[in-house]
Amino acid sequence: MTKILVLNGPNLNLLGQREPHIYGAETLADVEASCRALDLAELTFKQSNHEGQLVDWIQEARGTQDAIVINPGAYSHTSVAILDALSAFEGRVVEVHISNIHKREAFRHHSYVSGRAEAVIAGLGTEGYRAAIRWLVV
Ligand code: DHK
Repeated sequence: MTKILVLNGPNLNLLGQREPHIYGAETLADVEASCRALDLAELTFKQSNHEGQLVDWIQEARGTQDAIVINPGAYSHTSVAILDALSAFEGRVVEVHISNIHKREAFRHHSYVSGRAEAVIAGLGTEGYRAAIRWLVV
């Protein structure tokens, strides 16, 4: 089975409580359960509010994971460190945003991670995570 690390950045631990008109009512645990219910890949789910922790987990994925599905949260728009860590990862990378970042404030329109990702999914809500996993196993 394909090994996929599903990585979530800052404030995504508050999914379901945080700005539900933007991010929806599902919690991160709901998202994880729905991804696992697909039964398509060997999934590891992680979330951190800390940039360095995300970098460490991406480094640990080298040689152990086939792909990373990442929602870097606000670090999408700021983090060269996460981009560099993903560039050092030899597997596939798909970037997910729950909201359509291009329809929002201008500072959200650019993502450093998109320069490394093979695909970018934005605006599908939490379906984006499941779409990324399906894409990675075809
Ligand atoms: C999540 C966040 O936390 C924001 O900082 C991004 C992204 C958008 C999302 O849509 O999932 O700008």
